Amino acid sequence: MVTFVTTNAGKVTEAQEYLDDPVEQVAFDYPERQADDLATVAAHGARTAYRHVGGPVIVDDSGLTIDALDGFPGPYSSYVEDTLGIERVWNLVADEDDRSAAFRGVIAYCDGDPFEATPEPVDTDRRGDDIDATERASATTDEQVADDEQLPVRIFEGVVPGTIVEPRGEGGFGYDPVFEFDGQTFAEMSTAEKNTISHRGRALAKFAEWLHLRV
Ligand code: ITT
Repeated sequence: MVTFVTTNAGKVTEAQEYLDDPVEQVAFDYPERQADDLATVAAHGARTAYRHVGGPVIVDDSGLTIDALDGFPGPYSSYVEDTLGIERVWNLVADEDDRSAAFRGVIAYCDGDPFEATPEPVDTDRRGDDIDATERASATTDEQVADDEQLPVRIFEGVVPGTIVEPRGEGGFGYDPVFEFDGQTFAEMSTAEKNTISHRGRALAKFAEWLHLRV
């Protein structure tokens, strides 16, 4: 059983399609700290989600970057989808010669196991960097801060290049109708097709391989 902490049911559908293990959604809206780095956001989210659930969890933090807009909406992808909407994102780039973009995603896993139980955690060097001064000050005890810093997180990243197009297709979620890869938008693909090339599919492949190695 994989517990996926996310408010986004579309992410869960894709993970369930990809993984052999059953995937359970916990729709806990963990606070996302403002940080440019998806891995930092996801690592913090995984630790918070683990504390909420009390067992092994994954979280996923993803973002769309559009080259003509200097990487916008990037960390603001969720806010921009909710406020502007994808049709107006398309309008922003419709007249650009270069409509290239990329979807980046990070899956972060945390199970609270001691460091040794999680081989080669990639964020070892920066463990604790994502706990800012405010949080340190508000933590109840020094032990809790130390404990948070020690919670291992494993990061799996995926990137897919694409092109922003006028919305097409009925499937998927979020920006899928405006994100084209190899002539098809993500919204025109089945979940399985999207998984074979998407940022999430690529991250899930790495996670699945690692999970398999662990059992
Ligand atoms: P959680 O944080 O609760 O997991 P969320 O939808 O807020 O859900 P993100 O912050 O990772 O998730 O997503 C940022 C935005 O990118 C948001 O508007 C998503 O709908 C969109 N998004 C993420 N993955 C996507 C995908 O595979 N296809 C299309 N849009 C996607």
